[in-house]
Amino acid sequence: MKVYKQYKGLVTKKFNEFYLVALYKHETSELNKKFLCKIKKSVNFRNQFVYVGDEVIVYQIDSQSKRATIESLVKRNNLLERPSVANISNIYVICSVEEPKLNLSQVNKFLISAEHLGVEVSLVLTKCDLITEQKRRLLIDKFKKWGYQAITLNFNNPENLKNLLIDLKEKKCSIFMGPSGVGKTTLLNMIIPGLDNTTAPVSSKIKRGKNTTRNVELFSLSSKSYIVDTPGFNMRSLEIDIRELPNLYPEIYKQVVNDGINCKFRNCLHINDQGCKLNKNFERYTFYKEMIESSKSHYCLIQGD
Ligand SMILES: Nc1nc2c(ncn2[C@@H]2O[C@H](COP(=O)(O)OP(=O)(O)OP(=O)(O)O)[C@@H](O)[C@H]2O)c(=O)[nH]1
Ligand SMILES: [Mg+2]
Ligand SMILES: [Zn+2]
Repeated sequence: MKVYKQYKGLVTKKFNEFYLVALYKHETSELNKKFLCKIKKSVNFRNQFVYVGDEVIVYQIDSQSKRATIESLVKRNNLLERPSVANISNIYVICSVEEPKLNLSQVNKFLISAEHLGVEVSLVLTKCDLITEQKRRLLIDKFKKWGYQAITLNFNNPENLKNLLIDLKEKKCSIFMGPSGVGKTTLLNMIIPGLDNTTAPVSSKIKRGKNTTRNVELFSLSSKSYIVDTPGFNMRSLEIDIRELPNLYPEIYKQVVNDGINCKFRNCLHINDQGCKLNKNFERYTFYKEMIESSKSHYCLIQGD
C-alpha cells in the first residue's frame, strides 16, 4: 500500500544515490522504521548535498518494500566537512595511546578541526590497558593543560565506559572521529548492545589501522540520542581562516575571555605582534605558531606527515 503523506526522517547512512532514512514516529519524534530512499528527480539539489545527520521530508512511502522518496531537506544547524556529517551536537575525538601510537600533532589537528565546527569537543584516549597507570596520569595532566578533560578507556575496566555512556545519552548527536584502528567501532559495539559492527586488529607490520569502517553511519542510542561512527583517517591539511585560530585553542581563548588579557590590537595573532599580552608558555604554542606561519594569504594550510 502506498501512502502519499509526508513524513520527517533522519538520514542514517548514504551510499551512491541511496539514503537510508529513519522516519520519526508521528508526533513523538521517536525513531521508527528505516526506509531506502532516493531523491525526487525534479528536486533542485544534487545528491551530494544531503548528508548523514540531515533531516529530510519524505513521501511516496511504500511500507511493504520499505522504500520512499526524499522530497526536501530540512534546514541544518551545522555541517562537519570531513567526514561530512550534518547536525552534530558533540564531537568525540578518539585517539589510542598505543597501537597506533599517540601522535600529538594529529591529536592537535583533530581537536582544531573539531573546535572549528563550534560544538562541544571531548577527547577520548583508548587502549589505556597498554600503558602504565603513571603514563595514563601524565597524559591526563598533559591534555588538561591543552584545555581538555581526557576520558581514558581500558578494555578490561568498564568503569569509565559507564560514565561515557551516561554522557552520550545526554547529547543529541555525537560523532566519533579519529585515526584508523584506534577503536571507534569497538567502543560503539560496547555502547550499543547487540550491535556487532566489523572491527579489525591494527596491522602488525606498520602498526596502523586497516580502515575497517568504510561508511559514515548513524546509530540510535535512545529515542533522543544518536552516535555517528566514521571511517578513520589521518588529518593532512586544514583550511581555516587564521583569524579564527586563536578562538580554537582553549589555552588562548581562556586567557582572553576568563583572564581578560588585553593585547594592543583587537585582532592580535599573538605571534610577534606589538603589545601582545598572551602568555605563550604552553605546550601547544609551537603547533599554533606553525599553523599561523604556514598560512598562505589569510588561509591556513597545514601539511601533515
Ligand atoms: N588493547 C586494546 N585494544 C583495543 C581497545 N579498543 C579497541 N582495540 C582493538 O583495536 C583494533 C581496532 O579497533 P576498531 O574498533 O576496528 O578501530 P576503528 O577506530 O573503528 O578503525 P577504523 O574503522 O579503521 O577507523 C581492534 O583489534 C580492537 O580489538 C582497547 O581498549 N585496548
Ligand atoms: Mg571502525
Ligand atoms: Zn596577542
